Amino acid sequence: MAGGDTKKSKANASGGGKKKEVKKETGLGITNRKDDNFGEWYSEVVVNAELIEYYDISGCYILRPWAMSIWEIMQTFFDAEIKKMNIQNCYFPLFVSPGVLQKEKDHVEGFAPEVAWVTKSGESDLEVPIAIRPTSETVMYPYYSKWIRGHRDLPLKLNQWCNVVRWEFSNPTPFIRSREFLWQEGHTAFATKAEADAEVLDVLELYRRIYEEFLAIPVVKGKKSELEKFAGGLYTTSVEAFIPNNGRGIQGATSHCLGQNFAKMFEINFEDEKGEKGMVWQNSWAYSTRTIGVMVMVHGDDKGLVLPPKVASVQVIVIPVPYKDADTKGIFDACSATVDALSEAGIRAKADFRDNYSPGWKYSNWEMKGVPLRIEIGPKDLANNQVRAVRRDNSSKIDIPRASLVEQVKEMLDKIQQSLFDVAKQKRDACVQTVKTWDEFVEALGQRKLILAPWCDEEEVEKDVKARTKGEMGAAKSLCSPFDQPELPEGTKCFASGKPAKKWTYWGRSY
Ligand code: 87F
Repeated sequence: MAGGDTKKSKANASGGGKKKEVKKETGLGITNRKDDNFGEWYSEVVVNAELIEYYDISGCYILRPWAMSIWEIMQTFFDAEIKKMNIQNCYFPLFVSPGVLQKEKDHVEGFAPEVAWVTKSGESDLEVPIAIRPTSETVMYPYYSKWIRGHRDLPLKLNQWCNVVRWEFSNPTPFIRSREFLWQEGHTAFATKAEADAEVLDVLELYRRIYEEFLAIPVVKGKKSELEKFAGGLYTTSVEAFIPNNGRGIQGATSHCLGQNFAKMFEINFEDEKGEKGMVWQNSWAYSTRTIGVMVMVHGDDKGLVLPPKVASVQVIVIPVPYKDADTKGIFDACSATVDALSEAGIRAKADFRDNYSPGWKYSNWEMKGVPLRIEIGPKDLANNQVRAVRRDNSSKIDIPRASLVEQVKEMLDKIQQSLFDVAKQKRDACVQTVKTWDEFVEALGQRKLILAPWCDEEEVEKDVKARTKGEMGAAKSLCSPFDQPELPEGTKCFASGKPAKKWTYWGRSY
C-alpha cells in the first residue's frame, strides 16, 4: 500500500508542472468542537475522516477502507497471538434455529427483544423462522457436545471472526453501538477450572495490549459485578476505557469464564483418565469494531481523527510543495524517493501527488484523516537536502536531513505513539475521583468523573445505586472492580449502604 500512488503521480509530475484547476478550498474541516458538542463532533469526524458512511437502515454503517485497515491491523496482531495459544479459527453459520436458541432461554430471555429473525423467502413465509446470531454460544455448543468425548479431545479452543446482529433500540452510534458489527468470538472448553481461569486472564491481557499498545488508550482490567456480568457465565472480566469528554465509561472487551453452566445445558461431557464422567469448563471472549470508536473518541481533536501510528495504514503522508518557479520535477522525485526509503524500512508511507488540490488543502485533508506524520518537501528543503516533518498530534515541526530520514521518522512515530498514550492517560487519571460517601459520590457523578469507591459488593445495593441515580443522563453503574486494588483500610464502609466494604470498585455512567 505504501507508495502505491507514487508511479502514477510521477507521470503527472513530469508533465511540465502546469497546475490544473484547483478545487475550491471550502467545505473542509470539522464544524463542531469536541469540547462543545461531543456527539455531533463524533458523527462528523467518523464521516469526514472517511471511516464511516451512513446507510439507509438505522444503526447500520458502511465501514470504509480507512476503518477496515485499522480493524485488519488489530486482527493480524490478535490472530497471531491466539494461534500461539493453540486456538484455531473456524466458521459457524450466521443462522440459528429457534429450538437451539430457546435452549438457553434463562439468559436469552433478557436479550430476546434484540434478536433479529428471517421470516420470509421471496413472497412466502418460512415454515420456521430463523434467527440471526447475536452471539454464537447456542450455534456452537451442540457441536462441542458432539466433538468432545474423552479427555483427549480437550482442550477444544476455537475462535471465529464474524459479524453479529443485535437489534438495539437505544440510540445507535457508529462503531460504539450498531445493529451489526464485526468481532472475534472465542469459545474454549477445558477439563479443569484452573485451565479455564488461566486462559480468561491470558486473553484479557491481549485485549489490554490492543488498547494500550495499539490504540494508545489506557484501560483498567477488572472483574464485573454480579449484576453486570454475562448472566449465562460464572464470572466476567473486562478492560474498561473512559471518555473524558462526556464522562462515560465504556467496556472495551470481555473475557468470561462460563463455568459449567453451558456444559450442563448442552451436555458437553467427557470421560477422564480414570474413566469417570466429567463436565467441561468453558470460556468465551470477544472484542469488536467498538475499539475503533473508542479510539476516535479518545484521540480525535477539532481537526478530525488522530491515528496512533501502530494502527495507521498510512503512517507518513508525503506532500510536495512546489512554488511557482520551483523545480517541480526535482521536488516530486524527492517525494518519491522519500516514500521509497520509508517503505523499504517497513514504514507505511504514501505521497499525495494529486494535481487538483493545493498543498494547504492536502494538509487539512490528511489531518482530518488522522495520519500521524506529514512530510513536506518544498524548494528550500530540496536545496538543503532535507524534509520538513509535522506531527499530527501536537503540530510540532522539525527539519530532517535526508541522510537520517528513516532513523528519525521511526523515532518520531514511536514518540507519537507513546505521547498519545501518555496524554490520554493523564486526561483519564485527571477524571478519576476517589469517594467514601454517598454525597461525594453524587457530586463526583455530577462532575462526570470516573469514580472509585469502596463497596460492599451486594447486588441489591448496586440496584439501589442505579435507582437513586436514574435521570435523563442515564443511571450510574459499576464498571469493574480493578484487579489492581488500592489498600482497603480495616473498617472502611460501603459508599452506598454503609455496610462493611469488601473492595474498591469503579462506578460511573457508561455506554
Ligand atoms: C443479544 C441477543 C441474544 C449479548 C445478546 O460477551 C443474546 C445475547 O448472549 C447474548 N447480547 N449476549 C452476551 C454475549 C456473551 C458472550 N458471547 C461470546 C460475550 C463474548 C463472546
